Amino acid sequence: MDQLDDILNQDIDPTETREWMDSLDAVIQHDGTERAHFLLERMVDSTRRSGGYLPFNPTTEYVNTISPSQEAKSPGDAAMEWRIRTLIRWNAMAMVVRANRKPGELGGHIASFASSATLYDVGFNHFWRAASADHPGDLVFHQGHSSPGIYARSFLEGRLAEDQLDLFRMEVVGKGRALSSYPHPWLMPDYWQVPTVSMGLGPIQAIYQAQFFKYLEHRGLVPKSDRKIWCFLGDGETDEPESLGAISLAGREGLDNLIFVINCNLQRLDGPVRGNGKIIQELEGSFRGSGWNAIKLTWGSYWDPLLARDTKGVLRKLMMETLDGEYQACKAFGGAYTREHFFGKYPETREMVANLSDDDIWRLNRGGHDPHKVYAAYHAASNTKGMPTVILAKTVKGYGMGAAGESQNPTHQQKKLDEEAVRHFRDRFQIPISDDKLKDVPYYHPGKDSPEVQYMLERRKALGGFLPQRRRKAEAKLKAPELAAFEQITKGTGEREISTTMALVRGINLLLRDKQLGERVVPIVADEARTFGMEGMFRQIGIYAPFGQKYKPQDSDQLLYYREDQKGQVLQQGISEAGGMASWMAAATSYSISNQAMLPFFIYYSMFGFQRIGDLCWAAGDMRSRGFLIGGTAGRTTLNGEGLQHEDGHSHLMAGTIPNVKSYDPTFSYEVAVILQDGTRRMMQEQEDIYYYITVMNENYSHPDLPQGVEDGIIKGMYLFKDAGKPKKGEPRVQLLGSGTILREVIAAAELLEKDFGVTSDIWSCPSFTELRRDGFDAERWNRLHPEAEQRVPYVTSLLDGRQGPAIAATDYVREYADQIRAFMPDGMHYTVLGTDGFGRSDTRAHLRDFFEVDRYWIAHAALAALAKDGKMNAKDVSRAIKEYKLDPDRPNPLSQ
Ligand SMILES: Cc1ncc(C[n+]2csc(CCOP(=O)(O)OP(=O)(O)O)c2C)c(N)n1
Ligand SMILES: [Mg+2]
Repeated sequence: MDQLDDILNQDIDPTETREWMDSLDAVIQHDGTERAHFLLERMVDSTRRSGGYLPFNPTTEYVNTISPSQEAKSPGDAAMEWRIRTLIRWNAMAMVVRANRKPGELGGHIASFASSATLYDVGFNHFWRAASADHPGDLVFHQGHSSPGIYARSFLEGRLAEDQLDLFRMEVVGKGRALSSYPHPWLMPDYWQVPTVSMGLGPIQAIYQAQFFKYLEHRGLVPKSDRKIWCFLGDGETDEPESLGAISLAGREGLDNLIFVINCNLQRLDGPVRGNGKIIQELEGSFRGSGWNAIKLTWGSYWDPLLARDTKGVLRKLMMETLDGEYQACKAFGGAYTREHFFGKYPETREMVANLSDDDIWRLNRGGHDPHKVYAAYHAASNTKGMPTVILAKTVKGYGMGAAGESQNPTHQQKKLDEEAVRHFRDRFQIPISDDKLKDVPYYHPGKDSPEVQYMLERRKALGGFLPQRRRKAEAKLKAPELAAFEQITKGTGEREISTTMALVRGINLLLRDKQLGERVVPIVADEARTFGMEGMFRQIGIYAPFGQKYKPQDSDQLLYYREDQKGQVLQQGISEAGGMASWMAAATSYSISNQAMLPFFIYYSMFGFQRIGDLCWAAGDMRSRGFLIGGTAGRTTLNGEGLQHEDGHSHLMAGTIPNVKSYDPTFSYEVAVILQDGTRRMMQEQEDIYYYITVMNENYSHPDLPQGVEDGIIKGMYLFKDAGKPKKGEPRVQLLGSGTILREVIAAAELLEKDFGVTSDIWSCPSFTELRRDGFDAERWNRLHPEAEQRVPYVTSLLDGRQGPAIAATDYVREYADQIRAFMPDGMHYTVLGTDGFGRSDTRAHLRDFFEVDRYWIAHAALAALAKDGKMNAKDVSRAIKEYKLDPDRPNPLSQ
């Protein structure tokens, strides 16, 4: 900016400048601003071509993008809408204040919704369509902590009762009637559609939802429509990398079904967002630079006459120079202060307001509080073609809270208004509540037949129904293929060696061939399709490209070339796990949001999943997503050469923290098949609100046939892989457990034990220690609560009970993973757990498994040590194992390495 100003200010020939400006004014007068813009672009082009250096300026003046003459006029009844809005404001405030007068520190926010009430109202009254027979419905992402305002509207509409408002944030005692703190589909499954309150997750999700809407249309799964996604976010929220991190995708793909509304109240929680700068200008630059249509909505109508008189541009200059910190102070300190410290800066501007009272100055409103301007901005955004739109609405945080919080730094957390503050609020918004009732801060409902409520209902009827509203299940009944359809992967591979990744990709291909589900499969990658052997899909089902493939791909002469297509089925999201996950969430909630059940598979490096994008995974659970997350190249010692940052030994623990995630670490191809089939059945056919996390590996080995009758055990998390039979008298016996690639080391350890020490082993494959733990704790809990009933036996206990010897488990994950079932060992059965605790590193698999002490030798040694502890063998046997297997007893614990 400074550089540009310098250049612009070096006027060496003012007369010539005047002549040019006069010509330009004439063009604007006669042919309009578009023509003027065209001419200017041509001149800029010409100057650049002649070698001139023109600094790029991504921002425009600090005034409304839409000039008063271009504003679309709202068809609404402005006075009526004002009254409705005041009632909503009041009830939202009352809900929070009442909640905080009860014991229990329930919290809540007043100031944020106070700043955005108008922004929501205009949308609800005029723009947002509910899903109906005539329209698929718009999708609105609300700022999470503005939820009281949304509830207050539903209360007036008669959707929520008064007792429910008093159950705001009391979801335990409120059972199904309570109102959740923030938008949580898990807790209000008929109401909220998208969780947003973890800052940044709303905007990134909105972008990928918008992309997915287009994907569904391009693939012919839904008819084309003018359906929109509206995403509200805070200006402070834009600090989050997720908020702005994917905006270039929306620009690149021309997502004109997407509208961001950024509530620029210039404050976040602690204080100003950009006290020393201007957040609206900064965001305008970022969004315009990313191909968005940026609509600034800075000033309300009261400013129009002043701006019209600003022929010399002094007011505009002042507006541009004034920092956000100063703007905030003006709203906090009032009209007299603003006259002095803002208008007073230049004689011209001081003069401009000489005839205005301090109250008039105070009333000069910001754009986001002017329903006429908001309507015009929304109208323009809705009609924008070929690009997404961001509306940068300037507002006042704590609007209407007066001395209790308006524009004040601590206002975000103000939730306990005293009687004086409540009175002020009532007076400012003319709420018909008498003085004697004020102390209770009662809710106010004007009655079902009141003009206000009738008006609201009529508006919603015209727009297809109430919002927010969530669909629990897709209408279409789908059927999952039987396990027989997966025969290709339930059968053993004989001599041929494959990885579980290959088995899984085959499984996806089998699903792709299913008549009903095939078109619903959505493979999603974050630039790693080749890593997982999925490049065959490029040619076969194509990569989604909204504008098709406009170039001849380098490998076009090859069978499996890089084929991009408008109807492509694979979503290639580039190197963005957050993007891949948000894209997966869009597909995984399509059953609800678009009434189109889809079956997404997002395949990524397991290390870059729950660890890197865990908060999205959590939100996906809240949102009742259905689909498969596939952690590829998993296992700390299985992905061997990549080293510390790639080798995952803990994603299963993180997956296990999400209540509705089923996670599995399969070893054999048939295990993959069983999990895949059952998951597809539960999610697509039964429409259960669960999602799956499956780790797959890149180690090749041969796979046996599906043994008889193990399907149920695979799903429950454990089955007997090899039964050593009844032990002969005196024969030492152990129970060996394992999962993933390390189960194969377990199997090899059993051979060593038998050959070298005469110890026999029952071998258990445990595809999910997490499912086992859940089952065990559930049984324990039930038993405690039903002390006199027949006691339930945890599944693990039921399998191991009566088996002999100690149990030893080994996996490619940290010890905590297999340790989850310790509590359910039968009485007297000791349990030893081996795992890959510590930082990974690059080396061969054999070296790594030795280093982490999870290979066959270490497993055999652990088994012997356990037998010795049980008195079934003696210490000398353990020493012999250490010696023969060349285990270094004095080396440090890998955890500390
Ligand atoms: C990831 C994350 N970090 C922190 C918070 C806590 N938090 C809630 S609201 C808020 C301030 C929001 O400011 P802004 O985005 O400007 O919204 P406003 O309330 O001003 O409209 C913060 C820090 C959160 N919800 N999510
Ligand atoms: Mg803010």
